[in-house]
Amino acid sequence: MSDPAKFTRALVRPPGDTFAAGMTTAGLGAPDVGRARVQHQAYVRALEACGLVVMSLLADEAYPDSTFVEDTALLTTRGALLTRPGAESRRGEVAAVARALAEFFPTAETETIRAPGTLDAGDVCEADGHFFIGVSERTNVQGARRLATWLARRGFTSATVDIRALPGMLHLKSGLAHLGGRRLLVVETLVGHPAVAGWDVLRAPSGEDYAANCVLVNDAVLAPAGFPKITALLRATGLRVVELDVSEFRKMDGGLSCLSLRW
Ligand code: CIR
Repeated sequence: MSDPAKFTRALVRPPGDTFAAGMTTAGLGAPDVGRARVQHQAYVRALEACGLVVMSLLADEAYPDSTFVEDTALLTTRGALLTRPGAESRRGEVAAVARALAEFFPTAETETIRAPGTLDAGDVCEADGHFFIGVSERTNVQGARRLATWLARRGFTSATVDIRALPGMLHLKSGLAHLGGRRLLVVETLVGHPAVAGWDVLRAPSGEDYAANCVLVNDAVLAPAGFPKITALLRATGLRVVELDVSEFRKMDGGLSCLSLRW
């Protein structure tokens, strides 16, 4: 394990007018783009309140899912890589993110995940130098292996978690979050997984799986509003919880972590 990263910056991209044309399986109806923008602004303010300088790309109407910037890059304290998203419709999102990150990660690699490998960084959860890598509908075995090798070369450890048979999980981080130290928050279906053995595992209370996608930012954990049992559980661990309404992003299968890249 390495020391916990203290984030100083984040990259975001607001939802565009075409946001509702993105991919979704949520079945919660169409998002209200105006409301999504307001929620996104509150998200940015929350990151700033955690001490981060937030850079924002312009919305890109050609890529309805491009507000979910987290999927396009993996940033570590020992280098960065750009991903090759599993959904073809999202591959074009990477270039703008690469340009924005170039100043901060001049050696960021673009060729690490190459065909036939795919990787969405929403499938990657770092826990202080250890990385959980989800194999999902978006991240295939080849992509996960390439990433594990890349991480090992940098002295990081990793474990793979196959979530393809787990209902309701688009990405690994839809159901697994690192809360600092050895503590993880996971959905029930991941509780007994060998990859989390030996970790201090908190189980998301039933009916609140969506809120397992919370995100630790320095001394606070950002959590979706409207999930009181998880909020109480997080507070009971001593964490400062910042609740944010992300209802419109949920309608598009997105959560709090996907809305930013943090470093
Ligand atoms: C997609 O299907 O790709 C987007 N509608 C949602 C992506 C959410 N990203 C994430 O969970 N890391």
